[in-house]
Amino acid sequence: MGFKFVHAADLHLGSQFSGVNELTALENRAINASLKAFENLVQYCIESQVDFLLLAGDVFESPKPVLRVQKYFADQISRLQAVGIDVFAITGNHDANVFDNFVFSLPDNLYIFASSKVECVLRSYGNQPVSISGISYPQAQVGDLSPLFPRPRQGSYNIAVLHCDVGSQEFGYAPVALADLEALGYHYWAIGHVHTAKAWKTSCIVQYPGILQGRHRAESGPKGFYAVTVDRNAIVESEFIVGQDIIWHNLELDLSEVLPEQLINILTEAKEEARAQYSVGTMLQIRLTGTSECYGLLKQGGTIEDLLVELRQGEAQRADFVWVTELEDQTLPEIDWENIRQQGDFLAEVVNFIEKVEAGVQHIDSEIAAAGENVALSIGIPLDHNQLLHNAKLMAVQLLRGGGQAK
Ligand SMILES: [Mn+2]
Repeated sequence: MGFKFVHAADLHLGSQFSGVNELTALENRAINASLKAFENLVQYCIESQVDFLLLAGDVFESPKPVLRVQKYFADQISRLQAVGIDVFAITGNHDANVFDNFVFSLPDNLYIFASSKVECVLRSYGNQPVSISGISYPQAQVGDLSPLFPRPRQGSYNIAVLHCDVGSQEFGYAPVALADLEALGYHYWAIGHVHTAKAWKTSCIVQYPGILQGRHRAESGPKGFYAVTVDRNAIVESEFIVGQDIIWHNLELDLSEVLPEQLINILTEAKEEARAQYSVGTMLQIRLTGTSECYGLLKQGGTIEDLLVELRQGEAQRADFVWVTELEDQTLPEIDWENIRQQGDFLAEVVNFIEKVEAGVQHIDSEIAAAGENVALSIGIPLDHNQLLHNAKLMAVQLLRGGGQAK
């Protein structure tokens, strides 16, 4: 027989996006993204006929969610109840004691673990005994909670649910050592807190599904949850399922070969590629790089704003919108270095000096490459020193010649 469950964490229901201004008609979509992602998760549970759903803390953004968010949550749990799917939840640092603040009554397929001690619930799924142990946060900051977990139950599949920071030394959000979790003897640690999916598979499975819906550009890429199948021999198959409603996507565009008159087409192509890549809505941040003839145009006041207006045209109304949140200009001007070197003036002297340093650094680089990568970190040479030196040359041109003219 076997059974199947879904493990999600850090839903942060009711959280707002940051770094997106002037959303106009997209506002509703952005405001509701965390809720829609939860709806996607619930829909998956129903369609895949899972036995239960684990929510490993930070289900809510705040311990006092607004009524609309509470109602939404209760309705989704009811949908699961209607098809016989159980839900097991703990609270985390964001939503400690959240259920004490609930105005709506919650369906009884939802089991909320206490914060006073680790509770162990024994159920039967797929004719197999399954023990689920967990503990909620009593307040936002807690120490290591793993020593509170008892020995697992003999003869059942043992799952532990914990909101914790694996490998952290810091007091605060339940720092735990991976080795301590492994030593406890549970089969599966359904953990939450870290917003990037991560899995350790050794004597047991310890995994973070990550946040369900990214909220800003640092939470980019696919976000979702784990669908876990356990067969009667306790063999586990775990699949990462994408669940977000809006994806954050960061793109770097090299404009070295791009002429100013091609700029808008190149940007539009990049936007359409992002749309083809993801069927959901996309928040797209584009960083423009390279030594480019576009440099002067991009530096002109109003260019970036104009490009954004053009790229955002008609997007707000689309279900598969691609909203360009930012055009970050890091292009460099094209400069005739040979001409500068031959002038014989003070600028030529400065440029020659910096190029000598560049040559020296390149020599050190090759020595380091021969000695192994870690040396660069241990002796503290910044990894982007070539970029720094190149910027120093550009700065010299701007300061000594007035403006970094294109050639
Ligand atoms: Mn957390």
